[in-house]
Formats: sequence, structure tokens, C-alpha cells
Amino acid sequence: MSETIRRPVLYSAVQPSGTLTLGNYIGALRNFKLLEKDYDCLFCMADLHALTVRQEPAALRRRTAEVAALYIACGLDPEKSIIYAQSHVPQHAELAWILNCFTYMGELSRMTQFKDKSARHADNINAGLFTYPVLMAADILLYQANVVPVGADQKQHLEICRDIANRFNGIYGNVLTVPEPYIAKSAAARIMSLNDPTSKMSKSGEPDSFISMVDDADTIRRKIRRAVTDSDGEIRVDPENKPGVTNLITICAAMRGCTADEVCALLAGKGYGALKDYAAESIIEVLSPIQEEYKRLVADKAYLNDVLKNGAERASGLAMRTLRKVYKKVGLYQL
Ligand code: ATP
Ligand code: LTN
Repeated sequence: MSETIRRPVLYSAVQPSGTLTLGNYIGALRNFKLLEKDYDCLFCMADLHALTVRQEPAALRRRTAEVAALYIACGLDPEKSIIYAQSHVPQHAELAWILNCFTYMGELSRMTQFKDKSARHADNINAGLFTYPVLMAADILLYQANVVPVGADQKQHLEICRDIANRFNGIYGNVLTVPEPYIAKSAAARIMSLNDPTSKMSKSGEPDSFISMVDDADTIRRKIRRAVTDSDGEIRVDPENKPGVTNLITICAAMRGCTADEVCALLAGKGYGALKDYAAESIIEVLSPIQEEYKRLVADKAYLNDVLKNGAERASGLAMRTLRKVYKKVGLYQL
């Protein structure tokens, strides 16, 4: 049966380039269950994007399934939302080619992620890294997505996607939906690295800089205990002067569903040891049930394969409709 779209479409993707972190959970995954209520959602594992940086093949394969399991363990319903791997839907690469022909070298070379990643992987500045935003635009535009939840780091990519869509529509009429950024109502918290709280927690950082969503309780306690703080001893929010302590407070508030002020009031007069214990136990409490469900899911390969197969079929049906229109508009011969 072909997929019917009834509500606005929300598109989100994550690269299976590492294990998802507490930052990914707080900034993205924990909100998805709520979004599923108001939108027709697609959640993609952007495995083609992950190839822009060298990957170990077995690990990439494993992590693609793991991310799907995490999505479901966080409460997403694969019957409602479409959960799929980018490489299973060939239309992504096909539309990306067309859009490449509507994207300028100049605009791609201004992308900060390209500049950052070329600096970090100076030995492998490949063309895929350069055209990364075009493939990302194809991801979004294939599904006529109305909204895309994006963190600050991806804003520029969504902007270029909008520019490409507007440019295409300007020439061929209204073919592509121009997506809007989705800003979470609970002003998305930015979680910082544990050993360098001035940079963001990232799954491609050092192992001790992040909490993985699948770290066990002891690992979480150990990593939080080692988190960088400061020497003044007072528990208060001050991102400028006390980024480490502020980060731990933010984490506690996100995990407990309360405000940073409430966390400070609760721990007033106690030392950083108490703050760290509270942070660690709060994280463990939230992540444990997710991890249990996750373990059950990754052990059930047949089920995960069914989810991915079904997701790819549904996604492909939708993608085909857009691609056919685009091919026709640009003048490719129709059989
Ligand atoms: P990489 O290290 O591969 O660049 P990442 O861990 O920074 O990846 P992304 O895959 O770029 O994460 O992001 C996935 C989603 O998680 C995005 O919506 C992003 O905004 C959110 N996110 C990532 N890191 C954080 C963070 N530290 N705090 C809040 N949200 C985050
Ligand atoms: N570039 C994104 C992942 C990504 C994406 C997308 C996000 C690939 N395609 C489409 C939103 C929409 C990242 O690294 N977070």
C-alpha cells in the first residue's frame, strides 16, 4: 500500500558515525516521541553521509542498526514514523546529482562544517565532504518536508537547502517544499564536552568527553566524576566563567525535567561531589530503561531488519513521487 501523508512532514537524520551521546539524546532523541504526535515523521540513518569520513565497514554496518534500535528504545513507533537507512533508498543519491547541478561552488565553500572537517581530516578532503550539504538537501526535499529539527551546527546546511529549493522552484515552478527549521519549545539545551566544557559534546570526540547512550552505570559515574569543573566551589549557572559546573547543572535539569534554578537550590551549599553524584544518578535513572529496551531490540535482528525494510519501502514510495516530478521538469526523457 502506498504511503499517505496527512500531516505536516518532519524530517530528521543522524549519521551513524559513532555511538549516540547524551548530547544527542537531550538535543534530539528525547523530543522525537512528542513530535510523532503532530507530524508525519521520517527518521533516517544517514549512512551515506557518514562515508565522507573514513569508516570501519563492520562498525558502520553495526551502528546503523544500533541507531534504529535507539530511536525505537526512545519511544518512536516504527509503525507510525518511517525509520530507515539512507543507502536503502537510492533516490537520495539520484536527487543529489540533480541538485548538484543547481548548487554553486562558492556557496559550498562557505560552509563552516566543510572548513572544520577539512582541517580535522586534512589527509582526506574528498569531494563528498564538499557536496555533503547537497546530499542533505536531497534528503529533506525528497520528502517535501515542512520542518527539520536542527541544532545550531546544522543551520547553515538547512539554509543552503532552502536556497537550492527556491532556486529550483524559481526555474521550474513549485516543485519542492521549502523546509523551515524546527526549534524545540523547551529551548534546546546545548550539552558540552565533559573534559572541555567550552566545546560541545560530540560523538566523534574523545571517549571520556561524552556519555554514550549505552554506557553502563559505572562508566557514567566514572566519566562524570572526572568531568572538568573549576576551583571556586559554588554551584551556580555561569556559562562564561563556570562552563563545567553549568554543564552539569544543565544535564541535571534536563534529566529531572526541572529548571537549572531548582537544581541549584536543591544542591545549595553542597560541594561539586554532590553535584556530580546527582548528575550521574539522574542520567542513570533516565538511560537505564532505554538501555534495557535497546538491548532487547539489538538482540532481535529479524525485527530490526523488518523495521528497516519496511521503512525503506515506505520512504522509497514517497521519494519516487518527488524524483519523478523533478526528472520530468528538468527534461529527462520519460518512458
Ligand atoms: P559528530 O560528532 O559526528 O559531528 P554529533 O554528536 O555532533 O556528531 P550530530 O549527528 O551532528 O551529532 O547531531 C545529531 C543531533 O543531535 C542534532 O539534532 C544535534 O543538534 C543534536 N546534538 C548533537 N550534539 C549535541 C549537544 N552536545 N547538545 C545538544 N544537542 C546536540
Ligand atoms: N548533517 C546532519 C545529519 C543529516 C541531516 C539530514 C539532518 C543528514 N541529512 C537531513 C537533517 C536533515 C548532522 O550531521 N547532524
